[in-house]
Amino acid sequence: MPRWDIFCTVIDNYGDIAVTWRLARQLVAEHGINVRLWVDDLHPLAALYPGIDSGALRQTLCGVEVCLWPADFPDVEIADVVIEAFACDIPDNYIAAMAASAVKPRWINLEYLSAEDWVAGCHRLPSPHPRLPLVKHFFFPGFTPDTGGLLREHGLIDRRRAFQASATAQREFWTQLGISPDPAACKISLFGYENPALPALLQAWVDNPTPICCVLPDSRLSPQVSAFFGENKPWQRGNLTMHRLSFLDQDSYDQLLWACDMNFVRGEDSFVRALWAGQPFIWHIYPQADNAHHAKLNAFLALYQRGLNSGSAVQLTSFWHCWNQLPSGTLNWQAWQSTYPQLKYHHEAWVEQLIQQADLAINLVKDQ
Ligand code: TRH
Repeated sequence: MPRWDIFCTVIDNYGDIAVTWRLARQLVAEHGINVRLWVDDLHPLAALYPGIDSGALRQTLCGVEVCLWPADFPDVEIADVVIEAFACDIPDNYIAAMAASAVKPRWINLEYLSAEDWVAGCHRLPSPHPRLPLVKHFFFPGFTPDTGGLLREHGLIDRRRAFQASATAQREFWTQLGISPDPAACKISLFGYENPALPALLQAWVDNPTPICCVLPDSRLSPQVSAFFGENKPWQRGNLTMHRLSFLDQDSYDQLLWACDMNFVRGEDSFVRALWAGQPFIWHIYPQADNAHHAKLNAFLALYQRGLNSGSAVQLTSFWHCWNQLPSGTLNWQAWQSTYPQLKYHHEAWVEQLIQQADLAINLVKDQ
């Protein structure tokens, strides 16, 4: 059985470990690979997957050997394939062992996701080590067949569609969450970073002519929502009912995205899961220095809007820009709502095309 090591450092938030944990599980479950996942901080993983013991040096879960990456890295047997996630700099003694090995492992730098044009040209490029007889290869996730693709487990879309077709499955899910949404309500999940546009959006929901049921798993937005409602409990004002939840495990969060009519997501992994959920969504991109994320946001919008009528595309861009603090945006909730049917139709059709492409795990395995 081939052996792969995946290295991940947690920079902040959940995205880095969310992606590597998802990939590790998929490589084991669908490709029969022996995977060790090295992580320098297990606490975010324990939030995503409560079965994790955040203090354990080694544990095996879902077939993945999860190892705490200590500062003083032990001498271990190197793997056949070595993935450093997001340029995380794997330990020097591990690199030395790779260089000394007669059969060099395939060394991959798994990069962040971007829809920008340059990605396809850089995908799979070699990067020879300056001193050692080793070559690292870039692997870029992406949205087109000339990139590494997106993480998507086998059967995911069928499972999602079956859930959305089953009133019973959805009712059971809401019951598990302790929520009984008004059948007439628009159901929205809300996840993101601090956002100056939030109070105006919440007010628009309060004033909405029909009920809105918003589900808020704990995130950096929670204090802002708290401040909006003040001491009033339950969080209900006008036509808005807000349900605050603790952070869900990753699989339940998927179901939340499937169960809602629209999803506010962020970063990288929840953004991709919102695509697979098949519902219109609003992306809060991870903010970068010098507004480098603006180009990334617009690159995705350009791709995502292909095939969408121009009026809806304008509304989509304007709403997303405002949510991401681009000056060109306006948070016009009524306009967004009126274009919702077009967005919903377009989203499912767009995703249908995307799922014709191979997923990231398959592409990685084929790359060896
Ligand atoms: O946590 P993030 O902001 O991660 C970010 C991005 O990945 C960014 O690219 C990276 O540079 C930065 O981290 C360091 O957002 P992301 O990527 O959406 O990851 C959140 C994960 O949390 C995702 O797997 C969904 C999951 N999640 C749950 O499991 N339960 C929940 O209740 C919620 C709200 C999310």
